[in-house]
Amino acid sequence: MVSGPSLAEDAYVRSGSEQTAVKVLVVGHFAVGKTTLIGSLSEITPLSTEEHMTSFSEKVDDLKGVQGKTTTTVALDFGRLTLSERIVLYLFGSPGQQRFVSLWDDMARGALGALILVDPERLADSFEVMDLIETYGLDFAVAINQFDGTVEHTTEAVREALDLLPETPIVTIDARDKESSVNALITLVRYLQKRAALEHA
Ligand SMILES: Nc1nc2c(ncn2[C@@H]2O[C@H](COP(=O)(O)OP(=O)(O)O)[C@@H](O)[C@H]2O)c(=O)[nH]1
Ligand SMILES: [Mg+2]
Repeated sequence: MVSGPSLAEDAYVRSGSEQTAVKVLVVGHFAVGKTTLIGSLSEITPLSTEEHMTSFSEKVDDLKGVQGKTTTTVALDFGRLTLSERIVLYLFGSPGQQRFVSLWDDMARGALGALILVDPERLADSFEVMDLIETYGLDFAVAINQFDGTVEHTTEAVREALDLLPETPIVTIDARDKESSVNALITLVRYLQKRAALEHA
């Protein structure tokens, strides 16, 4: 049987392998916690192209409301997470700023979906990344990174602010916590499986 990329089928599988390698993007605006999340759950030493911010990038990356951030991602983070005997996620952390759009052309290719990290205190900063996700037509779930000291936002307030569909999953996470980060990816994968099942029905 021939079929397109789907978690239910054998796409992306090396011949003879029981495992399905799934490419997933972890996206979000500057300082939302992408590097932290991939670092908290990757089984391999995460590859990060985080670099010390220069005064040049300070002008480009908005530091307002961001404390203790002295590095910035110039390209991407990469990590791996085995979810089950069948499914291995390859995580690509990509910056959500429009100036990285050429990177997105490569990142989005073959990706099954995306986890969008949002900071409830800086929701407007997520509009750019929401536009990119829409441009590339990626299925996604939203993870609210609940930084210490932020008031708890209801998921429904975030759904409204970001104009999300009723079925789009929203979870609240602490990107530093492995269990909560893994849980967000499980939520995303379950949603992608459901979408794939509907498409193949
Ligand atoms: N308190 C708290 N700090 C966080 C959390 N997630 C990330 N951070 C911090 O926020 C800053 C930005 O995170 P980073 O992962 O570099 O963001 P990126 O630009 O999206 O890769 C870093 O100083 C992190 O240590 C969180 O859930 N809680
Ligand atoms: Mg980063």
